[in-house]
Amino acid sequence: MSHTAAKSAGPKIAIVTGATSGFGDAIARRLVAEGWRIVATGRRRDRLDALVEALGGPDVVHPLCFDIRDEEATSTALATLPDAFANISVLVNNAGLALGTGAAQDCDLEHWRTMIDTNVTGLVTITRLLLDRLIAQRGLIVNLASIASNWPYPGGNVYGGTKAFVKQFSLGLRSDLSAQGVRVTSIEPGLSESEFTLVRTGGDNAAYDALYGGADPLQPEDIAETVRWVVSLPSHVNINSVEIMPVSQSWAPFKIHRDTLS
Ligand code: NDP
Ligand code: 8X3
Repeated sequence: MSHTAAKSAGPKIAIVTGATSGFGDAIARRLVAEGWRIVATGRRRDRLDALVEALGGPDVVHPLCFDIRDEEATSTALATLPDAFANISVLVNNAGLALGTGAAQDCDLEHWRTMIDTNVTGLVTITRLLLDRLIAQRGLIVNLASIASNWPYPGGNVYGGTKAFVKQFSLGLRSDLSAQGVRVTSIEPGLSESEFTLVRTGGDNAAYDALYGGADPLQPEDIAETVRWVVSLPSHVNINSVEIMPVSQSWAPFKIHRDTLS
């Protein structure tokens, strides 16, 4: 005898933040291929328009152009959702960035604030604004954390801190929302080839080539496939966290800096 709860049917509607490049773009494409309607967000209007065009038009993809750091803009954008896209059951919190690779003592405070405003404040804001809808749909929240949530590295400082927040927030949400049947997953990718590194380095193509060259890094499609899998599981199954690296990436010994006091 099965104790599995009955499933609800209805249109599959997901919102993917940061759908204008990298993971978000690939996730939107993958979910549309699986029959989802997508609300695609980002600041670059031309890229959102191109995505709508590429994925079958405005009946399939609804673009919302706003800066996720701006609570009013986020709230206003969500309030404009047409009925056909209103019943969101999956939130993919993907928009985010790193700025800089330097040691903390050399970092620009404005870069730190931008990462916190985007990766932490923006993410929790849109999550809170969508929670009632997600609860009504017994939905799923997929948060893009990082291996930087789990492992410190030189130059990771505030970026790693924001991603550790995303992971822990995911687990906390899961605790609060399990009684409502809402699932929450933290996805924690490692080295992945995307514009992320150009954003982080201020457009340094040589740094991009040095980081990814010969490493056979993860591709956005690998993360999209992971999201597809998480989303497709039966509603009684919750994947708490998934850490993913390319085969080429693994761990190194702890470093020991000697003669610290001399
Ligand atoms: P990209 O730079 O390719 O994409 C980032 C996306 O975030 C863009 O669509 C961008 O849209 C959006 N975004 C950034 N800032 C804002 C903002 N203020 N308002 C609205 N949207 C914003 O990076 P990835 O696809 O690689 O990264 C996606 C997520 O995955 C990030 O959270 C990142 O931290 C995480 N991640 C990335 C890894 C990697 O190695 N690439 C590994 C692990 C995690 P727009 O500029 O149009 O606003
Ligand atoms: C991005 C992966 O290793 O550059 O989140 O922090 S890493």
